[in-house]
Amino acid sequence: MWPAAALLALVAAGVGVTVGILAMGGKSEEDAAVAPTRTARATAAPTTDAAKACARGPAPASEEPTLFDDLADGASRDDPDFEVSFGAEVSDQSAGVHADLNLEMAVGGKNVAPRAFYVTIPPEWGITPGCQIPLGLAIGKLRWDAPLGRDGNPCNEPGPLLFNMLNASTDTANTVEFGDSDGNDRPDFAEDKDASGRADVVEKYPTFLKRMFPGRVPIRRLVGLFKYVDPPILAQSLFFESLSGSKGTTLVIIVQDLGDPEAVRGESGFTDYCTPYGFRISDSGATFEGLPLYTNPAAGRYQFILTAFGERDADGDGIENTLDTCPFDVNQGNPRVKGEGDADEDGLDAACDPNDFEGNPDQDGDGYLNRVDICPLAAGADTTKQKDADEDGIGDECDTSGKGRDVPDGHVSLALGAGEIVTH
Ligand SMILES: [Ca+2]
Ligand SMILES: [Ca+2]
Ligand SMILES: [Ca+2]
Ligand SMILES: [Ca+2]
Repeated sequence: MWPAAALLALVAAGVGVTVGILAMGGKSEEDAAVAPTRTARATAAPTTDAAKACARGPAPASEEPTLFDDLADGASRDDPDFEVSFGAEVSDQSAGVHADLNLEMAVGGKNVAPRAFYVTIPPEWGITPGCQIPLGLAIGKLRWDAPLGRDGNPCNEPGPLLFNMLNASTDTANTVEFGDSDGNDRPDFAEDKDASGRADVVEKYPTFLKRMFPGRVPIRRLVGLFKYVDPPILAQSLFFESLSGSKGTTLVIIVQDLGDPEAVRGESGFTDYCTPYGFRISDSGATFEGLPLYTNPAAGRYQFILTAFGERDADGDGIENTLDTCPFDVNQGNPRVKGEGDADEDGLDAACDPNDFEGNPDQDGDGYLNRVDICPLAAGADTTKQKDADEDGIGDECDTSGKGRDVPDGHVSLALGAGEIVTH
């Protein structure tokens, strides 16, 4: 199941995956070099307000909690089920140059998947605000490696998903919806209503980001669209002034709208993602024309810090709630392996399948396949939306064992990683 509130996860409303994206991943334009090109146009000038904001500098930090604050509350460190690696490097270690920046994080197999993570970039690092960079310019590349599950199948289709990252608007007054608000069967973010040649999500700020990071305005926002599916899959890199009290710039990666407390879930061909899992962020240090994007600080040693939060696992069977179709029963098999502990291969492990020799891909008949259904054995009263009040990945109708529907089941694991860059 896709997590209820994963900053770092996939899928939600309206992502109809109809072709074999995973087999196709790695080919074509998304795989092309992402060095900024002269063909990128900068026609849409920022609005007056945005231009003023850019001249004025970043908005003062809001005190309102973000989802990171909620996750950090009660999270425990050094859990064996959540071990995360992290590294940082630059293309040139000389002080003052505009070097490319590469960041990489990974979580091995046998771990729960990350629910969210962020990277703290040292405050000395020069980061050019997005409003000073031409809109739509390709300035980075993002690679996501994780097995995915589609159409109720096991979580074992390999990635990667490759995103060409474009500079996008940080004007929070000019917004776009993630869902299909105008009822034309196409999510608003993926449309190009002004026929500018760019998806609207590049030129407008998604409203769900305002719910996830209330009161914050990012310094820079990058948008990538994985176009081998229609509608495409959205990935964003956001740079904020010091979220969660960290000393430095906070970099967050968000796929789709996960992390949005109002997201509508379960309408995708994708049903799962899982470990082994990793992200590689490759950002350009300057544009083709020489506009700086990053600036190395003075000679010294600088720590980039990864803070990652794991998915909850209510029954402690090593399978996170978002992947576990039997979240309160220790599974007999591994949902990453076809048919293991699931004789009828309907996605319901034998631990809770009422008839494991009689395949039924939608056991409760509510229209959501077992693996995407956050309550596969109980149809909700409102089948148009799966509700999960405590956002632990277990739907309200079946979140009746354990701590109930208002207190999350399973703890959050916290892992920290550090990567050092030396400049000289
Ligand atoms: Ca289980
Ligand atoms: Ca089964
Ligand atoms: Ca169902
Ligand atoms: Ca729940």
